[in-house]
Amino acid sequence: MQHTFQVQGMTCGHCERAVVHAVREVDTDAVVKVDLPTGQVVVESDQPRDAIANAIQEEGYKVAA
Ligand SMILES: [Cu+2]
Repeated sequence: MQHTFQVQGMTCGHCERAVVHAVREVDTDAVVKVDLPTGQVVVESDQPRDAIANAIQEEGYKVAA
């Protein structure tokens, strides 16, 4: 299943890696694509959307509803 998130607060490669890492803690096999300029994060995962969004938010980045 593909989930698309609008994530606020990512500014650099470190942020990108932090978000990818957070998603992989929910699903080690997740395919994560981050577009820094737009804040769009596309996740290919069978885990529920809310679990992935929560993991990103716990890392300190806001996920738009
Ligand atoms: Cu950063």
